[in-house]
Amino acid sequence: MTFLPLAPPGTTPLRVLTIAGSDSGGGAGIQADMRTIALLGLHACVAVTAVTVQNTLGVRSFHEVPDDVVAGQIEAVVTDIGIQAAKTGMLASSSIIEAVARTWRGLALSVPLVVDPVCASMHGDPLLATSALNSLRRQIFPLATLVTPNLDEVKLLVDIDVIDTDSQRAAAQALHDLGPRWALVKGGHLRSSERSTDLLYDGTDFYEFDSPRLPTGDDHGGGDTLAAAVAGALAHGYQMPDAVALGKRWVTECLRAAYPLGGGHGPVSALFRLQS
Ligand code: PXL
Repeated sequence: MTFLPLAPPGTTPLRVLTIAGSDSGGGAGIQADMRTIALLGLHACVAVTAVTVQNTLGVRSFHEVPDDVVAGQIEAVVTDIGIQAAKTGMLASSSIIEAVARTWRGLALSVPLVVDPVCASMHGDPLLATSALNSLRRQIFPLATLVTPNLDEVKLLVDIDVIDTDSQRAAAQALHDLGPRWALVKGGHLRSSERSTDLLYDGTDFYEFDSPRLPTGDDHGGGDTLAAAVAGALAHGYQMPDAVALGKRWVTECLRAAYPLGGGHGPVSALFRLQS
């Protein structure tokens, strides 16, 4: 199965920066992002925002990285290594969000930025202070090339219950009004449907991405994996609909390869890539 072109051994691959939290269980967050970016053949750089204490049963607590250290990681990577795309995941707090936005603007970065607006874990444990939702909307969304909320995040961000195609479209429009170039409303959690249909919107046209819903309880890190794969495709210069199609194809394979782990939900797995 082919995904993205690979750099020949010994040559510098394209680079994607992930600005995200650490998952001690290794399923989601920067660990998932790095697996996907690396196994798609790109180099992953990291700005850690928070260290979560978690296993497959839930997030017990998290510790925020100081704002200046988050900003410093981004600056250090961008000014030396150079990046072709970035993605954000768990941003934890208003002050980290503001530091990321300030740094991004200060560096006058013009590479694609994929914003996965992580608000809570799959168990409902909060990963973003509720008071930080406004900062996410006002500071980060206008900088985003793409935002990729799931249906719970749509509800928190634009107060729309997505229950059918019409409300999914309304949500995409409301999200787009917050300033990103593109909005992707993931239908993966829309339990009434047998398919998983994601809806992409650029302010004018809607694009649908459809895949079968795979019956697995082991889908930890699925959102991170999709956003990281889209960022990888954008780093290669793909147009957005093609990048999302690649991301969807990638996460579908990762879902097929998901494995049980611990006593709770196992992770989606990019390791399928090593198996052929
Ligand atoms: O999958 C969302 C997510 C992102 N980042 C971190 C997480 C999670 C979910 O648990 O722990 C660090």
